Order: sequence, then structure tokens, then C-alpha cells
Amino acid sequence: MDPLIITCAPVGGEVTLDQTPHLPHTPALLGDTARKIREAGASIVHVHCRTDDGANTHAVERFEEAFREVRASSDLIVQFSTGGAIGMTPVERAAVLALRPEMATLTCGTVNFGDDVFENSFPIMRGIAAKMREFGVRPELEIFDKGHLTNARRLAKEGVIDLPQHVDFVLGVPGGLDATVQNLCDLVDALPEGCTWSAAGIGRQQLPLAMAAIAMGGHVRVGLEDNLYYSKGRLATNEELVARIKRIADEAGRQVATPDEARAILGLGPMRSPQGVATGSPN
Ligand code: KMH
Ligand code: ZN
Repeated sequence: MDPLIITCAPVGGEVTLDQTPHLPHTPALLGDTARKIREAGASIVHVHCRTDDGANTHAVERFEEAFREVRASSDLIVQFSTGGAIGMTPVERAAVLALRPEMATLTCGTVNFGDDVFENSFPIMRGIAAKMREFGVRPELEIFDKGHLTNARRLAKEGVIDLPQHVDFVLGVPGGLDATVQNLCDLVDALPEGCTWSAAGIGRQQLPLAMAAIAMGGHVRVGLEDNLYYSKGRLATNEELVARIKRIADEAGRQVATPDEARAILGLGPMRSPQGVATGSPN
């Protein structure tokens, strides 16, 4: 089995500062978290940004600052969200790609998201994928439901994305596929040839899904974006969630990948730092 790639999603677009004091919502806090999760065993950081008061933002300047802080404190693979938060426009979501992070998410279909809809029509997906190509950013395909794999194949057939890619199964969103081991097995069976994959379970399913992924040879995403708790009633920090996965992997005899080992497994190039871009420009 390949060494285990642990992705940490420390912020997300839904968790609020009222819910937890552990959300690294400023670039400086994110930089500090990057150092801690790297020490704990993470190799990828999945980045969302907030304003100082905790509101969602996808401003290019804020992502640039966050990227700089992460790079100043770690050699983590920097993966931007292009999902952002409900209500952001596709242009806003894609504009941060101009900073040329090593990776960014590409959600492969629309999904109900609680009472909201996370909209990813084919035109939206094509537009974001085209920006990824333009700026040389590797997609991580976000799969919230089984049909999203079918959509990914269709995008590949159209020539919009290349396959194989790294795929992240985000399971347990209210409106998406349930976070069961059986569903994870079905998705892995349906993967396009040659794809690597990770599992991100929402809420209390984060841990059992991660344990299954470790055993199956996949990779793992944890972090406060997906789960606030370490155990029932006890809030987690991001580094604790990463450290627990590393301990379980160690016990299972599965080595944990360094960022450079993860780059090799995923076929990424060398570590990148942020590219300065005209502020606010989607191009
Ligand atoms: N916040 C969700 C609406 C991504 O980062 O690419 C979308 C999301 C997916 O978090
Ligand atoms: Zn995200």
C-alpha cells in the first residue's frame, strides 16, 4: 500500500466561530494550524478563508495571504476550495485559482446541502475546470454522490478534465450519499481506472470512514470543516484529529506520507508558493 496521505480541512464554509473556538479563521491562525497539522502527520491542507469576524470570503487577496502564511510555516500541499460557501458565484469560486495552488477541489455535481443546494451544473464545472487548466492547478474531484463519478467520466469524455485524478469521497452531507463503509466500497469499485482516493466522513462518521479508508489502501481527510468533535460532547482541534489518524495508521502498520511523498503519489510537481496576481481579478 502507498503511504497514507492525510488531508486536513481546518476551516470549511459552514462551521461558525460560535460553534467552536478552534477554527483557524484568519491567515495567521491558518499558518499556525498548518505547522501543527504538519507536525501531527498531515500532508495536504484544504483551504477556505474567512474575514476577521468569521464570515466566508473567497477574496483573492485573502487566499494569497493564507497561502503565504501556510508556506511560511510548512511544506504542506496547498489545496484551495473552489466550492467556497453556498451563495458564492462560480466566478468568485474560481478566481483564487490564479494564485496557482498545487491543487484545488472540483465538485463533480450539484447536491442538496442541508436545506440549501450546492450548485455545480455542467457549465459551472466546465468553467472551473478550464481555469484549473489555464493556471496549471491539479483538481481533486469531490464526490458527494455516486452520480458525481458518472459526471466526472462525462467531463473527461468531453476533454474538460483528464483522468485518472485524485478523488475525495465526501460522505454524510445531508442531501448526499450516507457515510457508510458499504457506500465507500461501492464508490471505490466504481472509480475510474488509476484514480487515487480519500474518504471524508461528515460528523461522527469521520472516524469510522477514515479507519475503513486506512484499511482499504485509500487516503483520509479530517478536520473541523467536516467534524467539530473529537468524541461525544468534546470539541476537537484540527491537529488532534490529524494526530489520531496517524496513531491509527501507525498501529495498522501503514506509514504516513510526508508532503513530498504525497506529491510523488499524486504526481504533482515541486512545492509551490503563491503567485502574485492583480487583486480581485478572476483572470
Ligand atoms: N462549503 C461547501 C458548499 C469544496 O471545498 O470544494 C462546498 C465545499 C466543497 O466545501
Ligand atoms: Zn471545502
